[in-house]
Amino acid sequence: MIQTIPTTPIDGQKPGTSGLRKKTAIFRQKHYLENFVQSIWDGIGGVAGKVLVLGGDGRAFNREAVQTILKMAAASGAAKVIVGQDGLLSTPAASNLIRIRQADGGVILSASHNPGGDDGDFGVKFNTANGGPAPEGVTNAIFDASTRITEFHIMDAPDLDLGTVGDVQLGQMVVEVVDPVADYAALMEKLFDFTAIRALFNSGFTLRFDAMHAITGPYAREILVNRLGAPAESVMNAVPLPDFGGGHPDPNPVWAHELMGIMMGENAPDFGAASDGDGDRNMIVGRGAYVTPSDSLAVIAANAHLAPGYAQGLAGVARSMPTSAALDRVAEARGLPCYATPTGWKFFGNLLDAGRATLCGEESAGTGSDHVREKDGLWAVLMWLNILAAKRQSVAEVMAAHWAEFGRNYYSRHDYEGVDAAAAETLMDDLRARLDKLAGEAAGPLTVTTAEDFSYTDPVDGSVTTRQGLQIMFDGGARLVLRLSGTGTEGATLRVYMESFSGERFDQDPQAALADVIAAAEALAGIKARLGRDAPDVVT
Ligand code: G16
Repeated sequence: MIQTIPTTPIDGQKPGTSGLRKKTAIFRQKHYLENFVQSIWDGIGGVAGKVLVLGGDGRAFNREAVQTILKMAAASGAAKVIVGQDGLLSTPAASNLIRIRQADGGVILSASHNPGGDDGDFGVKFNTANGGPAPEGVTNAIFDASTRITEFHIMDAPDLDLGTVGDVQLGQMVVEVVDPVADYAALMEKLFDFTAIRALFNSGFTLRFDAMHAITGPYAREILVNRLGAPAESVMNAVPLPDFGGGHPDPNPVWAHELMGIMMGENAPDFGAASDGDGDRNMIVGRGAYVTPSDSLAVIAANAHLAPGYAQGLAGVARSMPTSAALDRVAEARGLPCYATPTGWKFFGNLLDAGRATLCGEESAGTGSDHVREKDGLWAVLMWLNILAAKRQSVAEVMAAHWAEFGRNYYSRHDYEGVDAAAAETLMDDLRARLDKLAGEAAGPLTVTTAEDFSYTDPVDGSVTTRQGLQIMFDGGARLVLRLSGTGTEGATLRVYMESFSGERFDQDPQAALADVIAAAEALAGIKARLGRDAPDVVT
C-alpha cells in the first residue's frame, strides 16, 4: 500500500561538493532521509517509469536507507531499481552500472572518505544518466525541493531480502539484485593488460592493497587475487565493516599509516595502494616512495597509452584548479588540451561526455577516465600496475624518469579541520576583499604577481561557477590556493594548497621546497592566529 506522509522542510539539506553529508545520527532523525529522497525525486521531475541504480559503501545506516529508498521509489512509480547485493556498490561500480544499463540515474549512499559508524558520517548523492554526480543545476533543484516539501510517498511493505542475486517485486516495481563486482571487474579487464600484470606478479613482484575495511575489499579480492593471481595476503583490511573498523577510510599517508609503515619499512612490497570508503579515491606508494595524487595523475597522463584501453592516446586531460600543474607540463609536451575546473568530480562530466577530456584527476586522491563518470580507486591502481608491467621499473624509477623529463612540481596541502566556521569564513572574506590590491605586494619572502577568486565557465554548456577558491601566484612561479572544504560535517575545514616548480632539483622534501610558499600563506592570511591553531591537522 502506498502511504503519503505529511512532512515539513528540514534546514540544511543542501548538497555540498559531493552530495548531502551529515552525521549518521542526523540522517537517522525522523523524516530526514525521507525528506531528502523525496526532494531528489521532486528535483529531477519524478521517478515514474524510470530505472534507477542503488547501492552504498556499507557504512552504518546503509542497510536501513536502502530499504527506505526502495519503498519510496516504488511508491513514486519507478519501473525498476537495480541494487547491489546486500545494498552494496562502490561509487565507480554504481557509475558503471548506470551507464551500461542505461538507467535514468542512481542513488549512492556514502560519505566517501569520512569516518562511518553510529558516531560517524553518512551521505546520499544522486548521479544522473551519464553515471556522474548531478551537476549544480540538478543539486540546486533538489535543494529547492527540500525547502518546499510538504509530503513524501512510501510503500508500506516488509523489508526485502537483498542477499540473493535475482529479481524481486515491490508493488509494481522490479528490484533487480546484482553482483556488485562482476560488471566492474569485466570493465577493468577490457581496459588493462591483465596478461602483462599477471606476468608481473608471476615474476615475484609484490603488492599490498589496503581496502581500509571499506567497499573495495571484495572488488580487490576478485580483481587482484582471483583474476590477476596476486597472493591472498596482498589485500589487507579486506572485509567491509559498518564503522570501517573504527578507522578513517581516507587513503593518504596520515590515515593509511598502517600501509605507509609497511611500505617505508624493511622488506617492503614493490607496490602499495589504498582506496577509500566508497572506492573512488586512491593512494599510490612504491617501496620507500610515496606518490602524490597530482604526480600520479601526471605519470598516468604520460603513460596511459601503455594500457590497451588508452592505446589510441588521450583526447585531452583535466584537473581541478587546486591540483598541481604537473599535469599541465605533460599536456604541453604532448600537445594535449588541458582544463582546470573547480573542485568536485561533477565538473569533469561535461568534458568527458563531450569527448574533450579522456583523463581527469584531483589532488584529493582522485583519478579517473571516461570509462565511468566518477573517479575510480581501483582503476588507478590497475593503471599503475599496467604501467609498471610494461616498463618493468620500480615506482621510484618511474618517478625519477618522469621528473627528469618534465621537471618536478613540489606540492602539498595543509588542512585545518573542524575549525570555527565563522572564523574560517572571515579569513576567506578578508583575503578575498584584498585580492585586487595584492599584485606587487610582498607576502613573507615572496612577491605576489596575480591574485583571483577562481571562477569557471564550463566550455561545453557555458554555465558559470564562481567563488571556487582564492588563487595567488608569486614571482618565480609558485602558487597558493585557499578554499573551504565542501565535504566536512563539523565546523569548517580550511584547505591551503601550495606548489612550486623545479626543473633541476628533484630530491627535496616537499615541505622544505615549499617553505617560502608556506610562509607567504601565513603572512597573507594569518591562519594560525585567526584559527587558533599551531599547525595543520593533515599535511598531504
Ligand atoms: C569529493 C569530490 C572531489 C573533491 C573532494 C574534496 O570527493 O568528489 O571532487 O575533490 O570531495 O572536496 P572538498 O575539498 O570540498 O572537501 P569524495 O571522495 O569525498 O567524494
